[in-house]
Amino acid sequence: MNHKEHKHFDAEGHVTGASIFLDDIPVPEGTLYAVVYYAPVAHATIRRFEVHQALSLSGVIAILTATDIPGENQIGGIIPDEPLLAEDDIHYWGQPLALVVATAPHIAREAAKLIQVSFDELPVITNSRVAAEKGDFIIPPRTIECGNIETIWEQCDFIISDTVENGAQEHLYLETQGALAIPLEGRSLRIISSTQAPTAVQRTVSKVLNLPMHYIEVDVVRLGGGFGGKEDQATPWAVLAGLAAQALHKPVKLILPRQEDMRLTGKRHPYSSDFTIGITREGKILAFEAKIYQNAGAAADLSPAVLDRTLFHATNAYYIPNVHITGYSCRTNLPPNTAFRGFGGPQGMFIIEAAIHRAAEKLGVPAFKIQQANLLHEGAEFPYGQKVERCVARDTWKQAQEQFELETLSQQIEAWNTQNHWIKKGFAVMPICFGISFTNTMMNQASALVHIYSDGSVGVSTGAVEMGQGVNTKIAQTVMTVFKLPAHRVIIHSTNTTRAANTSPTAASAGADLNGKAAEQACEALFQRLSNLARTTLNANLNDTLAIYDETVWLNGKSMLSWEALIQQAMVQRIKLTEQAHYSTPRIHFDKTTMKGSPFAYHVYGTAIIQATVDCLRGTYTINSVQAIHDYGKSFNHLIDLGQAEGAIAQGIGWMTMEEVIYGENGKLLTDALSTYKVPDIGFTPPMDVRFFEGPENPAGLMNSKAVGEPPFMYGIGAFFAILNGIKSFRADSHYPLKAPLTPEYVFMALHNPIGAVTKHQ
Ligand code: MTE
Ligand code: LUZ
Ligand code: MOS
Repeated sequence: MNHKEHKHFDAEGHVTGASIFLDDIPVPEGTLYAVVYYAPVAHATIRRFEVHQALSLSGVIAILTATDIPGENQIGGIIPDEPLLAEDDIHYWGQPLALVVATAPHIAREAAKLIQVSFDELPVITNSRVAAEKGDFIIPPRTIECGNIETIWEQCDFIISDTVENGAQEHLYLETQGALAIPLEGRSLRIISSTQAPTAVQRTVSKVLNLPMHYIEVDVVRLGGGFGGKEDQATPWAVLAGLAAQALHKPVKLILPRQEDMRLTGKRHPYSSDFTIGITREGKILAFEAKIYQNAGAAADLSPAVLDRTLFHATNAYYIPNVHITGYSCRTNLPPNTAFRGFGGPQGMFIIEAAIHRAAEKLGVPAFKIQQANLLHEGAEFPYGQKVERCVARDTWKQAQEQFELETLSQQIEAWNTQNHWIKKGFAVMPICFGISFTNTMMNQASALVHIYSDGSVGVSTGAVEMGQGVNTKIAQTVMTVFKLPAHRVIIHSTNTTRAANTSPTAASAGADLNGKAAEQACEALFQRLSNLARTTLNANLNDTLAIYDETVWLNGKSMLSWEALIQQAMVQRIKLTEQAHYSTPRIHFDKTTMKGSPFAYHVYGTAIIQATVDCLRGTYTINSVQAIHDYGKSFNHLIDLGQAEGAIAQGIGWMTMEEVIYGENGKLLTDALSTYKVPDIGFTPPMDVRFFEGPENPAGLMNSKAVGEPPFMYGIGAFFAILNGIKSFRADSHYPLKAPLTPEYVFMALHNPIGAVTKHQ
C-alpha cells in the first residue's frame, strides 16, 4: 500500500466493536418497539381482520393498519403498484398487513400472535414462465437489438438453442433491516435508517404521511452491508417506524429479526431464458437471440431497471453483430425481487456464457477458444448503440492467459482427467464487461458539502452511504489529496438529507465516482480560495511560487504559515470556509423509446480463470482457485479495491454454486434460516489472486480509478462452468440442464441420475 493510501476508516472500529450501527444508537426515553404482522398466505383476499385480543395485551400501545395511513398507502419506487400495508388482497407470503407497537419488542411479538385473520385463498404462481403464459407482466416487454437477426441464420454453420436458468440469492447483509423514527417539533420527524437511499426514504415517508419533504430528516451512519438489498427495500421499515412515531408522538424502533428479514424481503431475480446462438465453423458468433423471463415477484420494485441492465449485459464482453434480446418482467406471488450486486448484469452474462458453453460442445472445442475469438474490440458498438472505447477486454485476457499459463493449465487438467476416474478437474475462463452509471441517466448526479472548521479540521457530507465498501475512505482520501492534509484532519459525517439533498442511492458501483467527484470539486474551490488568500496575506508576487502542503504554506520553498494560521486568517478576513458542489456525469444519454444511446460513463473489464475439482462419486466439489487480471483503472486504494474484488467473487461463486433459495408451492420461503440457506464460508472460499491491470487513466472515474463494487461479482459465473466441465469429463454423454445454482445435490443427480431429474426453478 502506497503511503498515501489510507486503510479503511472503519477497520479498527469494526474489529474492536466500536463502530456504531443503527441498533447501537441509544434510543430516547419512551421509545416504543414495532413488529410487523405479515401474511401467512401468498395470494388471498382478506375476509376478516381481528386485533381485539392482541390490543388488550398489557404493554401493547397500538396496532396500525392501512386505514391509519394519513397519506398515500404507496411505496412503489418506479411504478406505484405496492402498498405499504395490504388493504384487501395479499400478493405474497410475508406481505406486511399491520404494525404492532408496544413498550418492548417481545410484547409486540406476543401480541402479533394474537391477531386473527381469515382469508379466501387464491391460486399461487411462483414461476415466471407460468406468469408469462397468463400474460401477467410488470411492464411491456423490452428489446435490445442490432444487426439483422432474421437474415443471418443461413450464414451460420451451427445454430444452437437451449434454456438456461438461475436461482434467486439472499443478500444476507450482517445487519438486518431496521429504522428508528423520532418525532421532532411540530410534525417533523427524524428517521435513522439503515438504507442505501436516504432520499428514497425521505420521499416515501413524505408521501405516506402526507408531509412535505422538508419536514423529514433521514440520517444514515453506516450499514452492516447492503449489497443492493437496502437500495429500495430499506424504505418500508423506515416508513412504518415513521408512521407509528407520527401517530403516537413517540420514538419508534423497528428491527427485523433475521428470519423475518429473509422472509419479508425480495432477493436477486431468478431468470429463465431461451436462447439461440449462431456460430461459424471457425468459432465466430454471428447471431444471438434470447427471450428472458425475469421473476419480478408481486410488485415492480426495481425490476424494470434490473431488466434493462440484463439486456445491456447480455452480450458480456463479446462483439456480436446480430442481436435480438427481449426481456419479460413477470409478476408472481413472491416478495418483490430487487437490486443485488450486479443488478441483472450477472443474469444476462450467465445466458451468453451458457450459450457459448453449448456452442463449444457442438464445435468440439474448449469454450475459451470461442470466448477469445469474439472478445470486444476498440471502435465496435454495443447492441445498445454505445461506442466501445478504451476497451481492454483483449488486454486483460492476454495477460491472464500469459501470467496464469492457460495452455499449460488446460493440458494439466486434461492429463489429470485421463488418469483419474472419480476425481475430475475442470476450469473456466470468465471475461467481464460491466457498464458504470445508473442506466437511468437522471440518477447520475451527486452533491457534497465541505466545511473547514476554524481549527483547520475538515468535515465532509455527501450523499454516499458507507456499507463496508470503503466509500468514506475513498472520499476522505480524495479530500486529503486536494488539501494535502493528513487523515486526522478529515472526517466524513453521517449521510443526512439536510446536508445532501435529492440524492441517488449509493448503488450501481458509482457511489465513490459521483459523490467523490462532487467532494473533489468542493475542495478544489476551497483550496483555490485559500491559495489566493495565502498570496495576499504573504504579499506574494506573480513570480513567487506559493504552495500549500504538509499543513503548511510555502513561499518559494520557505515555510511561512501553518494550515491553522491560514484558516484563522480566513476567519479574520471573513472568507467563506464552506463549499457545496454538485456533480453530474457528462455526456451520457439514452433514448428509452429506441433503446439506443450511450448510457455508461465507461466500462470495467477483466478476465478470470477459475479451477474446480469434482468428486464424481459424491457430487461434492471444491473451487480450487480464482486468478484474475482486473481493470481497476488507476487504483488509489489497492487494499480496499482488492477487498471489494475478493468479496464480490466469493458472493458470485456462492450464487452459482451453493446458495439456493427455495419457495414452496404455496409461496412460503423454505430456506429462511442459515440452517437451510448456505453461503460460502472461509473454508469454501478459494484462494484468490486478483491482479491489477495497468490500464489508461480514466477521467470519468474518481482520481482516474474505476468503480469496483459490482463488476468482479461476475467472475463467479466461471465457477459454474468450471464444475460443469469437471462433470462432463466424467460423463460426457449427458446433456446437463444449464441451471444454477450447481449445488452438490444437483451435481450428484447430473452424474448418476437420468437426465431431467433435476427440477426447474421459480
Ligand atoms: N461491499 C460491502 N462491504 N458491503 C456492501 O454492502 N455493496 C456492493 C458493493 N460492495 C457492498 C459492497 C454493491 S451492490 C454496490 S452497488 C457497491 O458496493 C456500492 O458502493 P459504491 O458505489 O461506493 O461502490
Ligand atoms: N440501481 C439503479 C442500480 O437504480 N440503476 C442501476 O443502473 C443500477 N445498477 C447497478 C446497481 N444498482
Ligand atoms: Mo448495488 S446492487 O447497486 O446496491
